Amino acid sequence: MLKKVLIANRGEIALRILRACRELGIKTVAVHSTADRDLKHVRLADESVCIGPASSLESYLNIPAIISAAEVTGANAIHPGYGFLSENADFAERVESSGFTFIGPTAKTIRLMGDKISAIEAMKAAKVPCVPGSDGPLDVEDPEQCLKLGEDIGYPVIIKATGGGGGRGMRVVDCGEDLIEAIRLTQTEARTTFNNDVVYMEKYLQTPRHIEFQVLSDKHGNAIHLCERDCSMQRRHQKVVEEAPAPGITAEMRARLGKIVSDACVKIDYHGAGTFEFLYENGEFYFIEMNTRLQVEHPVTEMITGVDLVKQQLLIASGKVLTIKQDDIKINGHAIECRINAEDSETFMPSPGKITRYHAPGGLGVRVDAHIYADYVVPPYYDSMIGKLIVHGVDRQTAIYRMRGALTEMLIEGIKTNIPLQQRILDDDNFYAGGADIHYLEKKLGLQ
Ligand code: MV4
Repeated sequence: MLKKVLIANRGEIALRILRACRELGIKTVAVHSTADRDLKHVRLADESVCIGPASSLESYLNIPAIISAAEVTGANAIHPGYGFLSENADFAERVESSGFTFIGPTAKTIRLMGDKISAIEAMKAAKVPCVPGSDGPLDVEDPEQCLKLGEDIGYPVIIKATGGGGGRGMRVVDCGEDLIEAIRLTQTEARTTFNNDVVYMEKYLQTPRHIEFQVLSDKHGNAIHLCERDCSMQRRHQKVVEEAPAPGITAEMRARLGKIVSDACVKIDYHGAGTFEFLYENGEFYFIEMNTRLQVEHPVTEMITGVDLVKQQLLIASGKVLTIKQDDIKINGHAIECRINAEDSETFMPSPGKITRYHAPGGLGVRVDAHIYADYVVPPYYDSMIGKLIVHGVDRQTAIYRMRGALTEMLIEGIKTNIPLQQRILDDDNFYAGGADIHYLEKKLGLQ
């Protein structure tokens, strides 16, 4: 088993990883910037190392500083959490070549999935349903071919950068007249943002839901799925509310897609926790991307399956055989997560500063994954998410009522938070009905 894990992250997820390590008797090393000396997990870790100034580039993204911290503390593995270096193949490679275990898949797999064209190619080969598209790069020097593709796929289409993902580097095209210009623009943007101007085309799905499958796959050819999550409630590609299971998905559909994605894991020799992102429209699933990291919304899956995903990541990384079988995975009730952000509920402007008062909600089926405390100062340098409120109930209605109560109980003073926005969503009739599409929240906010 791993003896000492360096946690290359901050905030709630660093604390979440620390807790899993503790339960497995693994020692922890916290690394932090100068702005993060007072983080909760820094106090709780067995050791801590300051790796640089507040700026992420010089601290949480500083590969040499993180590797050095692992060396001086004698850590034998590094958990990247989410964001920062979690999907950086060069980092995974450096971790492994320096003699440490990277808690995640191999650098090769991260690279395969980081390039969206190669990810789709690998998935098509593994029989995962994908969006009809160009099946490879577009050649803007051959406009006739591009226009033929557009006609064959049918407008509207979407042009995506292969180096993009998570909503960056995309452009919707409504007709052939606009196609070539759109391809050129997307390429130019992609060149400057991703240093890679390769783009591809897909049929644009106009009102899909965002449904993703969680998987666990060990180093010995065993893989399982842990059902799906619905993450359609989003604004500007930032998820706001997530839930599991996805409303309206039948056990048959779940079992069918679940088998496809877990088989795909074995086929690509995937190691660790992973997420297959799908668009879901008119009863069909279309693969768009795979995330090779632990996700922010992993707790909703934990609540309905009873599986500790971070513990499983640690066990898989240490080479253990997955002891959970697919038949052991049973859905128990319904879980909802609300992301709690330090931001203005109406303008979405970040609201860093001192938390002067904090009362956490509680009670049966209420989970708070947060690192905040009274007198904690939310720094202005990082993501505005300060925690997650997760509820679990016997069914979706119970979970919604429970979340309404928990949001009311959650008291954070001194800074602005998005709790009022979360209350509006939890009181919304269309949210209550279930199955809203990816544009629903932005439309609701636009119309007020
Ligand atoms: C799409 C799409 C419609 N059709 N692809 C945005 C994030 C990136 N992961 C892929 N995205 C989309 N790809 C096709 N063929 C619509 C989106 C999309 C979206 C997807 C998931 C969650 C929120 C979204 C918000 C806007 C657009």
